[in-house]
Amino acid sequence: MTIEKYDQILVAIKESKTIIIHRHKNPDPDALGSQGGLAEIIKASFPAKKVLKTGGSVGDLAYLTTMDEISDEDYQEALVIVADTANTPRISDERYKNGKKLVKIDHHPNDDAYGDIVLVNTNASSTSEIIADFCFYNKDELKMTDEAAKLLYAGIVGDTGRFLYPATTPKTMRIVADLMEFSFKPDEINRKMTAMSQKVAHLSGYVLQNIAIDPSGVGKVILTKAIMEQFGVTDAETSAIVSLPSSIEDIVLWGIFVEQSDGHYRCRLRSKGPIINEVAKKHDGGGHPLASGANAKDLVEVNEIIEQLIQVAEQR
Ligand SMILES: [Mn+2]
Repeated sequence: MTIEKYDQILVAIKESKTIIIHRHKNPDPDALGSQGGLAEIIKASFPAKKVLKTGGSVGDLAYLTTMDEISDEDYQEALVIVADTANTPRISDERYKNGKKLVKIDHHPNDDAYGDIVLVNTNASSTSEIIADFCFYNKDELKMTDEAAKLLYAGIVGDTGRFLYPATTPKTMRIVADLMEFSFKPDEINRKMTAMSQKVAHLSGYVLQNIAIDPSGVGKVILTKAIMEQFGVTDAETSAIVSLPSSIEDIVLWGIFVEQSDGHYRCRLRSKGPIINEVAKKHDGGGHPLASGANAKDLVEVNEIIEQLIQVAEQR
């Protein structure tokens, strides 16, 4: 099944002069690693092709990859590949519809099977792992480069929490070993990915000090606009603190609720085992079974989400 898709995608790439690669909004290292890694592989393998990356701001991840300027005309005959994006509203540039053919490559549950070719492997740790596997599988025709290996390594490290999460498989480690044969500095990437600013360090202290833990093991942290202002951090910077509660032994699952400028709360939900994406889906969200995102219009809905998470924790 996956191999068939690999063949179809390689054919689609060979048939196209222009390939435009998209990813999800608010990119993480896997979104940029898979997007940038695939772009590097195609450029190195087929130098005559025009390969472009789109999606707007990369936040503080510009050390990984940056976007290209793309005109509407570029889409006319283009193959569009969307990496690491479960559903169409999250795609980083609306023009993804304007190409000649659309390919989805992802590892999230395939609830929105958009595209002419859909390659979804929920057993993969990350989309970067899928891209690396796709390249190594087609090694006679696709060329891995040092830069691509670095980007894909970063994506895998990001989505596996440095190989701590259960999505890390023996296959993940084999692919990582093959990537590490290329010339880049894994320790440098690891350090950049874990480095935090002083203000985020201080916010981390706040999160650990103020997390409320219910008897069933559900942790709750609310970051209001006032708290964000107090620490001088943006919503994007709060992504660094989402995994912090996992090291607290009594916590089974948790939510970090970040108030947005319009007063709604962006909810980042994580779990050590019980499945939480069904709760996320009920609140304008979705994602992985153990790592989901949602939106709550006010604190009343935040508390509804907490109640539903408590039910999930109690059922286990
Ligand atoms: Mn991912």
